[in-house]
Amino acid sequence: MVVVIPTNKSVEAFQGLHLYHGAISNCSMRVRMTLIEKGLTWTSHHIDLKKKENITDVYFGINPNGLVPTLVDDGVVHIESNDIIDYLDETYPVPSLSALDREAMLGWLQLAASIHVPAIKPYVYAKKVAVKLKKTSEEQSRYDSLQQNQELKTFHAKHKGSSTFSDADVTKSEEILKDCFIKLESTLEGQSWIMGEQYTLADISWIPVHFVLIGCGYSFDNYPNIRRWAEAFRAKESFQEGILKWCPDFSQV
Ligand SMILES: N[C@@H](CCC(=O)N[C@@H](CS)C(=O)NCC(=O)O)C(=O)O
Repeated sequence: MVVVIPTNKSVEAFQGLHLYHGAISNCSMRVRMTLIEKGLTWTSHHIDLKKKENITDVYFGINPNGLVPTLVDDGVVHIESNDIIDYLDETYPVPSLSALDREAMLGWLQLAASIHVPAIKPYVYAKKVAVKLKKTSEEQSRYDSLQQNQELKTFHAKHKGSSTFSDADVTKSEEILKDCFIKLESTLEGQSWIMGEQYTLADISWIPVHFVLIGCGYSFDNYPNIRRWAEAFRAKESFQEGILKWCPDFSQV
């Protein structure tokens, strides 16, 4: 559980569940899906990443990395999407989205979290969003003054001004993703969902990754089990409402 003491104290007065989230953000998608699966009522605070609504002192005062999503539950601020979905499942346990083998399930959440900056983010930026999220020089200096996280500073420096992601960045991402999808493909052999016959947080963690990568032209042709899994989750209300309602087609982002 990653709890933050906000410098923007206004959120500490919030009652109930409030989610700061982005329509096109895969990390936000998994939290929206979890809230929907659980039938929880939440207040939406949409942050338009294309309009750089995250690059403000108001938002950095809530999430010190300036990232979405941020969940505020009765005034307590939670960041890190994979921790947030686990927190929601533990705090609001019915219906359960947890597998019997909780440790193995959390392993899938940790894997998704661990490849976000090394693989998912560079791939998605290089293939699609870097041009859409280009900062003006005024936005860039605001970002430089607000952002204290060195990993994120280094990442965003790669598409600062006239810089772009290199072929080597994309190749490295593809290598990491390939290892993950080989593992996912073999895990799904002979079973419906990642943890077996029960749909769990492991699926919810990886569905948005699959969705945005497809939208960036990533091919799953060699992964029949993953394609079957994707067909199955498309039928879920949480996919329709948590992903497609906010982002009908990631290739059009
Ligand atoms: N580890 C964080 C990553 C969050 C993240 O990178 N969010 C993206 C959208 S998926 C974002 O806010 N991007 C804006 C930026 O990098 O400035 C989580 O899982 O919540």
